[in-house]
Amino acid sequence: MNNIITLGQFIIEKQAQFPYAKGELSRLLRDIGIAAKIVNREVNKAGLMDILGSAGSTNIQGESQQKLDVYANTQFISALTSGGECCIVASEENEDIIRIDSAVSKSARYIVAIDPLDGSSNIDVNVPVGTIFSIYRRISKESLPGLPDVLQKGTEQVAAGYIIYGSSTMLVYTTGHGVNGFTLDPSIGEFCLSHPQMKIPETGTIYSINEGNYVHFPEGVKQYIKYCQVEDVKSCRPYSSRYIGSMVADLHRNLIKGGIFIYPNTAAAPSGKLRLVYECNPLAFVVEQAGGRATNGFSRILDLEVNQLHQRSPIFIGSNHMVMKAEAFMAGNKSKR
Ligand code: P6P
Repeated sequence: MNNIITLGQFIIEKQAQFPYAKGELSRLLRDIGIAAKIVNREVNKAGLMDILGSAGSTNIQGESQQKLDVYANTQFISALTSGGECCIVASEENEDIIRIDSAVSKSARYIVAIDPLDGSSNIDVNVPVGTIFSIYRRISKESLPGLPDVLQKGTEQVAAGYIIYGSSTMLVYTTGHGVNGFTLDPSIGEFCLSHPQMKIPETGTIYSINEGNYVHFPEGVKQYIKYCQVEDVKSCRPYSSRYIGSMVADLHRNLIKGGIFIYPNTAAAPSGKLRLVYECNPLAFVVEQAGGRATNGFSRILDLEVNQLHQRSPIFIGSNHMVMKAEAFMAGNKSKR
């Protein structure tokens, strides 16, 4: 067998670098990998099963839940509950946190926040969707675990990552020591290391934003979009506009090719649309670990205070130079938010 390194082997090798590690985080990452393979199986045949279309229910965000949304939520919660390595699961699909009361989990040292199927409105049109996860250490030592364990700043994450169910299925994650990408080989049912030590290009020529909301954007964002569109051979402008409408897919493309993804505040979403706990913090951790930058246009995403479970934030994330350029336009128009 050639030098295939599976996710499980990689996790064990990395764990060996931490002599005091007891393997809980390793097992937690493996639990997530297993659930991802189960969800992938259904995503891949969603067109064939009666699993497409709306489940007839709505989630905490008031968004209609696609059957695959509900299925993915159930699978990840079940894998994390039975794995016994986390005491709380906070799912973007659920209004409240899920405290896992089993004998084993009650004393578990980790918390998992998860967006089980981000971009799910794209399922019926066969556009890539993704799972996003964040892992924190429990801070409630003696007392029962609860909301304070989840409302931690992004800087407190011990691991974060995403699974993209696209032309291939990839799991990309960081534990704070760089970013590694694993591609699912369906013939052996394993995530195999395919993108070691991922680094986002310092700059790029792709900007990703829903320009349909242009009239509602802050002045700084409008000026940055115009900057992207002006001809300037030296700085490879005009840039290309690419917007998939599935954050994991837009972010993954930019991570590999370089680029910027922006979801600013708009009239419909005065605090931005994307969730700080479930989308912004985990993806900001990954992008920073890959050498990129993630802010709300003014402040570092990972430093933002987390006050509510479903708190939203504007996000400017991607290649350093591009995010800093967008921030310069935002700073120059602070009064015209
Ligand atoms: P809009 C999907 O619903 C999502 O949460 C992200 O994955 C995506 O980037 C964004 O919303 C798309 O939002 O308003 O452009 O359709």
